[in-house]
Amino acid sequence: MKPRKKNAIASTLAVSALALAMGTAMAATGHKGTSTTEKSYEGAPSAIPPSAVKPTKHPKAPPITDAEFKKATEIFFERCAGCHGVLRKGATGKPLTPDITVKKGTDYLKAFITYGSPAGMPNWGTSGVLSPEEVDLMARFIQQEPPQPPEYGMKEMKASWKVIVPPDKRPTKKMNDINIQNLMSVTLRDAGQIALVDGDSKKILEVIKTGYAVHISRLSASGRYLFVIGRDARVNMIDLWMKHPKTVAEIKVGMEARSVETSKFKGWEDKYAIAGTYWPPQFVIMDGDTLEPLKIVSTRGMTVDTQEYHPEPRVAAIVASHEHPEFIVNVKETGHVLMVDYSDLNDLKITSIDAARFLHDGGWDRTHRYFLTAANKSNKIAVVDSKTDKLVKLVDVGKIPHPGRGANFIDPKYGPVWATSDLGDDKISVIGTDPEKHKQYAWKVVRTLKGQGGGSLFIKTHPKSKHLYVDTALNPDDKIHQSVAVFDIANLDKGFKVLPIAEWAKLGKGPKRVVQPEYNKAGDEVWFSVWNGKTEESAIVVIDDKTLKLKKVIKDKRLVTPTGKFNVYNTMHDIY
Ligand code: DHE
Repeated sequence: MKPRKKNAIASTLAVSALALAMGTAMAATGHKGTSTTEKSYEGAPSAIPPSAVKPTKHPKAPPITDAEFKKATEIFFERCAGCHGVLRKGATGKPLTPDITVKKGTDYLKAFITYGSPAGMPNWGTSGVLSPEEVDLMARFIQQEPPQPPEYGMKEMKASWKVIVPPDKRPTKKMNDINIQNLMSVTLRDAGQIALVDGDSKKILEVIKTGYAVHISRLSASGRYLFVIGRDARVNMIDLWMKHPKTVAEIKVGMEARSVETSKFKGWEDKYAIAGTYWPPQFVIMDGDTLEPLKIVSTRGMTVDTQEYHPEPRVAAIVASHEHPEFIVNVKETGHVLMVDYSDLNDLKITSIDAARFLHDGGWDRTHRYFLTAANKSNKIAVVDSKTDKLVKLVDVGKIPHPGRGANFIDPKYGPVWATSDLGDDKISVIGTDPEKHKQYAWKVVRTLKGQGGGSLFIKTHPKSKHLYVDTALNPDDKIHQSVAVFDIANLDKGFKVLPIAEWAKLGKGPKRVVQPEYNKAGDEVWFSVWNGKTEESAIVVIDDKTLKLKKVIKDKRLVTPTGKFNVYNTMHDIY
C-alpha cells in the first residue's frame, strides 16, 4: 500500500476544517432539508488514503477508466464517505450500491448530484463544488462496485506499534510537581497535537504530537496514563508521571477511528486499553502498559431492525463498565451495544444488546450503572443496564441527540436526571435516572427545555455546580455559536442566560465557535474552547461557575483549533 502523501492529508484536512470552521460547509451550500450544521459536521473527509483501494468495476455500469476511478474515489472519500459510508452501504446518507444505482441510470444520478434533495443530499453541482465533468464522473462511479480499502489486522498493528519508553524504564513515582488531577488535555484538532494545560495556573505545560485531526483523550483508571486517538487511528499513550509528560507507547490501530478507553473495573485498573475503528469496522484490546495489540474483534454483522448484513458498522463511543470487567462498545450502523467481557481474552464473551441505529456518543448516569447513549438518527436515547447487561429502554428525544457524555444533576422536582441536547433542534431532553426512589420518572423525558437553537454538540454540569451549560457550536447564526446558554438548575423553568464567551475572548475575525464546556476538578470553573479557523487566533475561556463571570482567557499561538478538553480527574472518574 502506498501511503498517502502527508501534504495531501494535510490539505484534505485543511479543506474540511475550513469548511467546518468557516461554516461555509461546502458540502451543504444551499441545499434544503438537512441543515448546514449536520452536513458540515458529518461530512468530514475520511482519513483512508484513496490510493489504498483498487478499481472495482461493475459489468452493467457505464465505462470508467482507471484514472477516473482513482479521481472519483478521492472525491468520494473526501466528500461523501462521512455520510454514505466508505462501502456506500448507507449511514446518514442513503445506500449507493450498484443494485440500486445502476437501475437509476447516469442521467438521474447526475441530476441528483447536481441539485441535491430535500432529504439532505447537498447540491454539489449548483453550489459549484463539483464541476459538470466531476458530477458526470461521480454519477458513473457510484454505479461501479464500491472499492474496498484494505483490511488492517494484527500484522499491520504490530508493524506500527512502538514502545518508546518500556515500562521498566519509566518512573516509579511522579517526577514532576504538576497537579495532575487538575490537568486539562486539550485537543488541538488541526495541528494533530494535544496541549496539556495546568488547571491551576492555566499555563500550557506541554504540546505533544498525536494523530491526524486528533479526536478524544481518555485517562487510565489510576490517572497516570493519558490515551489520545487521532482520526487516522493513531493512539498515543502519554505518561503523566514523567518530569515532562510524553508519549511512551504508540500504535496505529486501523485507518480511521474516533474512540479509545481503558479498563476501570476493580482489580483491572490500567490493565487494558481499547480502541474502536471506523475502518476497518472493528475494535482492538491492547495491553494497558505498552499498547501491545492483544485481541481484534470485527463488528461486521446484522442490523438490529431489518436484520440485514452491514459490511461497515463503525465503532462509535466506548465506555468502561464499573459493574463488570467489560467494555461497552457502540456499533453505529447496526445499532448494537456490545458488552465485551475482557476477563478472558481467549474465550471472549460478548453480550450484544439490540438498541437502535445509528449509535454515536453517550455517558453514565450518576451511579455509573446505566449507560445512556444516543441513537442519533433514530432520535432516541438507549439506556443500557451495565449490571444486568440488558437494554432498559429506548427513550424518544429531540432531533439528532448529541450528548457528548451528557449531564447528570438532581432535578428539584424529578430527582436524579441525565440530559442531552440536540444537533437537529433547540431541545434539551431531561431524563429521569432513578428507578429506586423516583420510579415513576425513571427512563422518561421529565422535562424538555428550550435552548438557544440547534447545532448543539455538548451539554455539561458537575455535582458541585448549580448550573447546566449547553453549547450551540454548529448553529449557523454567529451570535448563537459564539455564545453558550446556562440554566439555573434550581429554576429550570425560568429559561437560560446567554454568556458571550467568544466576545469575552476578544479575538480577531473568524467563526469563533464556542464548543464543549468542561469543569475543573473542583467543579467551580468551566472552560470553553473558542474554536477558530486554523490560521486564525483561537482561545480557551475560563469562567467562574458561581458568578458566571469571566475568570481568564488563555491565548497562546500554540492553541491551534482547540476543541475537546478533558480534565484528568473528571475524565478518570466519569464525572459529568
Ligand atoms: Fe466527535 C466524541 C465521532 C466530529 C469533537 N466523536 C466523539 C465520539 C465519537 C465521535 C464516536 C465518542 C467517542 C467516545 O466517547 O468514545 N465526531 C465523530 C464523527 O464521526 C464526526 C461527526 C465527524 C468526523 O468526521 O469526525 C465528529 N467531533 C467532531 C467535530 O467536528 C468536533 C466538534 C471537533 C473535533 O475536535 O473534531 C468533535 N467528538 C468531539 C469531542 C468529543 C467527541 C470533543 C468528546 C466529548 C466528550 O466530552 O467526551
